[in-house]
Amino acid sequence: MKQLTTDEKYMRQCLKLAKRGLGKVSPNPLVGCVVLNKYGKIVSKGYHKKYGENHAERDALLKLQNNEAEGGTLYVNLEPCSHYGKTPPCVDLIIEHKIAKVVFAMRDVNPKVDGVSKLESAGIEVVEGVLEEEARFLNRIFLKNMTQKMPYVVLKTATTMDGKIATEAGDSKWITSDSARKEVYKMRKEFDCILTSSNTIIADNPTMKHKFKCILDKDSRISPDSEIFKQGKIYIANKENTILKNDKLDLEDVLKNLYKQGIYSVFVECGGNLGGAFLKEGLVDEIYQFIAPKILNDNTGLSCFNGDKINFISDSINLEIYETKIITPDLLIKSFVKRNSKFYF
Ligand code: AOF
Ligand code: ZN
Repeated sequence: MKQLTTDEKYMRQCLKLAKRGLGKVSPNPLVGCVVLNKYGKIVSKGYHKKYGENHAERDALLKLQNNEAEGGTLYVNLEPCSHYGKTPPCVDLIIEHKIAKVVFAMRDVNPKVDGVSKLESAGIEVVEGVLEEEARFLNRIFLKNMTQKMPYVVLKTATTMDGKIATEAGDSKWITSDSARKEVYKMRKEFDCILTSSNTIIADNPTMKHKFKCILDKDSRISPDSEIFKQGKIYIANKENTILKNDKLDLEDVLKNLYKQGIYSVFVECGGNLGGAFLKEGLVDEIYQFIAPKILNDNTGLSCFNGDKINFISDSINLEIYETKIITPDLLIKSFVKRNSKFYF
């Protein structure tokens, strides 16, 4: 394994601290901070704990007495902020504490933020780009939200080894194991919203315990007595509140409407037609595919992605796998959808 430089070692700690905020800081980024005194000893650590509360730098610096960090170095995985939001600018506090050097991983894409010039005009040395790729990966949802004004979309599917999600008659219970399905319950918690179609609601009448659900129901077919209405908030996308495209709900418009309602990440759980449409429209950022060690071996079986006819393999949608995990006996593959090499990290 590659040896980490001293800067990278402390930045790794920042990234680890940042992750403690997972699920609690949205739509803010995940940020961690480590402060060293002028002798190179860690004197404080902090992280952004909750939306609206102290930023990582403030969390760390407020734990310090007098000028404990004077002449020291502050590590943080995001460019320190310079604006008044729900909290005052972190750069002001860094200057007050007479920090000599700030090392950060990535620039803040929030147009209100220009911490670098403020730090430099105060005579503070600034080093940027340490573990930048890891930092951008960690905050990919924030990066997409800020730059595209759209929620980050992850599509989940559970298939046989031949990519089938059900028999022709619709039998799908169960392709993956109990442990894989438990993993899905955990995953859902990481997202602001679960999105599914009215077909799923009509076929399974699921409870879907989640704080926010979006159901695509163009013709308002689902019954108001469905279990889904019994918990959490729901946004029903139908032809009254969503633009139509080729007589179908415009999926991009649905996502934009969700963003306007404060939904920053969406977990799509659906069948092959909707999954195929989301992919074709280029609206999916990641795919989580569970694969069971089973082969249906039936060409009438339903596929996980049912787009239109494609003649050339070179017209495939390309993915980049970034994580694989065996959830015995199944396999989970997490991948990014590559489109025009437009990644957010
Ligand atoms: C930092 N450190 O820990 C975080 C930052 O409304 P506010 O005051 O919380 O500001 C939110 C913005 O501040 C957010 O959009 C992002 O640009 C930055 N978040 N900055 O220096 C932190 N969470
Ligand atoms: Zn800040």
